[in-house]
Formats: sequence, C-alpha cells, structure tokens
Amino acid sequence: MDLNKIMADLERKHPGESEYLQAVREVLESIEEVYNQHPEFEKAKIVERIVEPDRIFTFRVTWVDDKGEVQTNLGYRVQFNSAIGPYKGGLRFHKAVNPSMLKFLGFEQTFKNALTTLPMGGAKGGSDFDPVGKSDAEIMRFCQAFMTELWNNIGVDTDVPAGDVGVGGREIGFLNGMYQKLARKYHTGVLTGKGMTWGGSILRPEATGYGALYFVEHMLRMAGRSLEGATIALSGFGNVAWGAAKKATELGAKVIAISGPDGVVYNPNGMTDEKIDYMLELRASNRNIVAPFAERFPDATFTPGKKAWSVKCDIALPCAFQNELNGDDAAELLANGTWCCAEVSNMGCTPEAIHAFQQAGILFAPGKAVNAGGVATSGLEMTQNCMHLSWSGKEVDEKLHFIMESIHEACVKFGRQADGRVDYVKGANIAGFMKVAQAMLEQGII
Ligand code: 2IT
Repeated sequence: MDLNKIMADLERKHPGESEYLQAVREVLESIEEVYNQHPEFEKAKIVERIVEPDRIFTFRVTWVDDKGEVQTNLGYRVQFNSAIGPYKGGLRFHKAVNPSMLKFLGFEQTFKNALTTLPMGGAKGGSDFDPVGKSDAEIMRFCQAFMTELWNNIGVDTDVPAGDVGVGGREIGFLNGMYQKLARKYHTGVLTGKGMTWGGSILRPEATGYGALYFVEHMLRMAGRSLEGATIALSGFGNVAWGAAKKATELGAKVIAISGPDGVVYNPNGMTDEKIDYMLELRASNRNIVAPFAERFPDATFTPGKKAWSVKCDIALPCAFQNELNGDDAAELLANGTWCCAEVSNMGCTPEAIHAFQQAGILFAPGKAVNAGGVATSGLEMTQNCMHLSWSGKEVDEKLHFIMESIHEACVKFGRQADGRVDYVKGANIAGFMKVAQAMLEQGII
C-alpha cells in the first residue's frame, strides 16, 4: 500500500474534509504493515474500496418552528460498508454536522461494528439541525420531517439507525412513530434505542458508558491497576457521560469532573445517585450547559471556559465530541499525573494528543474499541426484536460483558508490541480492518 498516494488521492477527491481524512489516515497508518503482508488484499484494492462509503443520501428537511417560521435543514445518511451485515449506526443532530463528519463517523463505525463480534455493517447519518433551545414540539416536527425523507432507504435488513449526539430516546420515539406511520406495517427493529414498551432493549441507554467502563476494567487489570479509588474526569453530561459516570461510581472510582460547552464542574466528593440522575435532567433541558449542576449541588464548583482536562485526575474519559482533547490538553493531563485515557466519544482525541499519551507510555484506548458497547447492545436489541422477545437486564449485561472482553482480547491479540505492551490503537484498527477486508475479499469485486 502506498499510504501517501492513497491519502493524496483522497484529499484531492474530498478537499477540506478534515475529520474524514484524519480518521482514514489513523486507520491506514495502523494497518499498513499487516496489509502489506497480504498481496491478495492489494490485488483486490481493498484499501481503495474500504475508505469510500458505498453511498450517501442527502436530503432537504423543511419544518415549521414554534413561531410559525419555516426552517430548512440538511439531512444525510452515509451507508458506508455492508460487507459483514446490514448498515448500522447512529444519527447525529448537531449544528456542525456535514458530510466530512458523517463520513468519518461511518468509517469508524464500520470497524467498530466489526469488533463487536456481531454481524453489522457501518453507517452514520444526521442533520445540521441544532437541538439547543428547541421545544419538544419543535424536535418532534423536525424528526417527523426528517423521517419522511429517510424512511424509504432504511429497514430491518437494510439499514438500522440509532442515536448519537443530539439524538436520544425522545428523538428515536418521534422518528419511529413517523416511520411506522409511513410504512403501514409494523417493523419493530428498524431503529434501535427504542423505549422499553415498544421494543427497546433493557440497558441500551446505559450500554455505551457501561461497556466503556468494562473495557477500562480489563485494560487496568492487565496493567496491574484498578478502578477502586481512582479519580476520573469526564467530558459531557449526555447519555454516554451519564452511563460512564454511573458505572465508574459503581465500580469504586470517583468522578470528580464533568463538563459542557460552557465550562467544567469540579465535583471533589464524587457522584451520588441524585447527581447522576441530574445529568439526565441537564440533557433533557436542551440548554446544553453544565453550570446548573453546581447550583443544584453546592459541594461542586463551576468554572466557565475550562475543559474537564484542566482537573487533576488519574483517568480521563472524553465522552462528548470528536477532537475534544488536543495536544495541549494531553500535556496538561500528563503534567498532572494522569495515567490512563480511554476515548468514549468517537475520535475524542486529536492525533497530537494520542501521540503524547503513547510517548509518555500511559494507557490509551481508542473510541472504536472503548465505546463499542453501545452499538453492540443495539445489535442485541435487533436480535431480541427478530425473536419477538425481550431479555432480562442480567442477560443483556452478561452479553455486554462478554462482548467487551472479546474486544479487549482482540486488541491485545493484534496490538501486542515487542516490549510486551499493548498498542490499543493498532490492535483495534487491525482487528476491525482484517474482518471487514476478509469479508470483502470473499465476496468478490462489487
Ligand atoms: O457511535 C456509535 O456507536 C453510536 N452512536 C451508536 C450506534 C448504534 O447503532 O447504536
């Protein structure tokens, strides 16, 4: 593989798509050596094919806001790769959504889904609709308008969307309602992250955060460390951060910082059930600020304009957005003695931050391994829907445990270095890539 030529070609074809190009480069750098040992991959031009989405749907979404004004947004679905199963991946509603962001997410999703051990291809979608400050009625009307365009391109065996940033249980409800109305036949498993009374899986809301902490547990255990008594700084206060805070606290760690776009909340005494529940209220308020947490709980303090990475902690867990932890943040964390960073958000760290962590020799694991418990549990939701039954929380949790352990094992198998240490970035990328590449090879040139 000629990495520089492939990247130069991609940059020419997709100018300025920085997140997409960043995600592709990270994977190709990791797999280059292994790929070159497989001339059959080179012959079938697997790399050149795997980096491009199968297809992208772009559509106009027009809706009416509470003031009676007409609003127009853009909607997308990127069907990235279906070599190992139907397209699967979340929908992101955020003002910065564009094709580059969704292509990076779809690309990452392809390898993440391969890691889960379940048969799911990769996809991503969403809109530049900004949920901040919107009423529930506006969110409903937007979701309905979005689905009138999307519905014909998705389906139980075709493409199964779910939530991502800005899309939680409420939005999936509105989207599913409209889908079923348009389809005129009940398709239970066409979206995941559904409510518990209409086909949702127990533990899906918690699964991304829980799975991340199970992965971190394995990583720490192998390194002779433990979560017990460790201090954790995490970014965000949405669904993912909530699940991570809940499980981290349950496993004996102390979550001492959460953050939002407005600043950081320092929470020296750790989380209580009440505080964890309050994170959900913050998310549901649609205000996208974390400051009210410190008003509600006086033992916590809010500092505007600061990130979670300014707080001295043992473990850093980015749980919000891509590139939210940069080289400067990594330097600050390392100077403060942080010894582990696990990306819970997709591509939460910049390449400079990852490089700094790896140079310093601290534990680092990438999003596609750490956060795969979310989509894995979506896969379990699809299975339950197909079988027309629902498993208990215990059953789902056991399966999630098993899947996260398998992902950790795969990272160790493909990421073990000559000095005995595990490069989790390499391990996750190679394990995910090999599975999808092999599947593409066996199914011919299509
Ligand atoms: O990034 C992700 O893995 C998700 N947003 C979850 C996708 C899913 O289909 O559950």
